[in-house]
Parts: sequence; C-alpha cells; structure tokens
Amino acid sequence: MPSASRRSLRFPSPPLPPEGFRYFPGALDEGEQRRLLGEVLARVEQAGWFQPTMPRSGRPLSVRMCNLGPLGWVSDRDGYRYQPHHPVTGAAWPDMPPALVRLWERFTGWPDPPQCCLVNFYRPGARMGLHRDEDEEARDAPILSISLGDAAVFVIGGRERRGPTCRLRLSSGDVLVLAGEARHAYHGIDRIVAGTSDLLPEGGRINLTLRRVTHR
Ligand code: MD3
Ligand code: FE
Repeated sequence: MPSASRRSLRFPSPPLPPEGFRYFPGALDEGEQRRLLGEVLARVEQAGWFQPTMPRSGRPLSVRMCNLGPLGWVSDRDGYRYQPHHPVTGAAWPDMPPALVRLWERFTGWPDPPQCCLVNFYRPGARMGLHRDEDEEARDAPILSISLGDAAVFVIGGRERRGPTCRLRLSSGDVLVLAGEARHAYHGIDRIVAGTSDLLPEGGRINLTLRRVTHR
C-alpha cells in the first residue's frame, strides 16, 4: 500500500461541512450584537417565551422559543408547524426588526424577504438534538443564523442521520448561511459553553434563524 493512503487511514481527515455551508466568524461587532439583542429582546419580552414540547410525548424541549415576523415555528403534541400567532397568548408575532431584514439581504442575497425569525434561548445545559429543518415549503431558500451570547458546540452532518459529522464552536457575533446541500443537512447543538460571553447579563445563548417559509 502506498504510504500516503496508509497515512490517511491512520489519520482520517475530519469531515468537511456540506456544500453551501458559509461561515462568517465575528461578522457582527459588539455594538451591533448589543443593538440587535436589544431590538429582539424588547419584542420577545412583549410577546413572551414559550416552551416547545415534543410531538406525541409532550416532553418539553430544553430550548425556550419565540418568533418575530409574519410566521413562527412552533412544536407541541400536535406536531411541528408554522403559524401566524403565539401558541400561548394567541397574539400575532411581533414584527421583525428592520436591521434583521437588512442582514438577510446582505448575507443571503435572496430576492424574497424573510418570513420568520425563530429566536432560540439556551440556558447552560440546554441542547438541540440532531434534526433537519423540513417544515418549510420554501426549502430552496437559504437559512441565516446569528449567534449571540455564550458559545455553542454546533454539529452538522449530511442528508442522512447516520454518517460523519463535523463540529464547530459558534461564538457571539458569528453568522452562518445554510444554502444548497447544507440547507438539507442534519444538525444540532451539543452543548453551551457557559461563561464565554457577557452579552446576556445572566449568561446563556440566543440564536436567531431567519427563514423563508412559503413560496412567493
Ligand atoms: C443547518 N438552531 O432552529 S443554527 C434550528 O443554534 C436550529 O439554535 C440551531 O437548528 C441553533 O432549527 C442551529 C444553525 C442552523 C440553522 C438551520 C439549519 C444550521 C442549519 C438548517 C439546515 C442545516
Ligand atoms: Fe435546525
């Protein structure tokens, strides 16, 4: 066996992220992070967080959620779906801050505006199991992710649940665009790295995902 292939068997190279995975570390400076967080939290505190639960079992997820924009992602005993109102209060979701729409245009270049900003709140110990985002009709549109607060260990694989994954530490101010093949990949949050940011006074992590839900 040639020595190069023996070497690659002993030291397999780490799997690469899928095609269409675009990572912009430190894309938002601290001022932009604080401003964005303020605009998001003002709206979320008005609407209220909700605790999503697993379909059928009703077991609570460890992440608390809220949504901004015309449609919001919810999960309860009846399943996963997008709907225009808060699952607890029945109120329409708050509007999306214009700054978020501008980030969508700048990072994705997608011709249609985002319809949903899902706000995920992780306290230390919260996680998100491996899943694919497939409740949107417009699965050809990219997803934009913005990380705020404590860092997280992010895992991404491919279209199949089994198979190699790669890990990445997402820090406050990092932006991800999931387009092409990466848009269909299994992914999750393994853990929160507590004490890595003081953006949130009580610690924890907030992730914003901007999505297109329906076709035009
Ligand atoms: C890869 N959120 O809300 S953001 C989710 O950090 C979600 O809260 C995680 O997974 C979080 O569904 C990860 C990065 C991300 C978002 C959507 C994706 C990665 C993705 C969709 C497809 C593939
Ligand atoms: Fe996801």
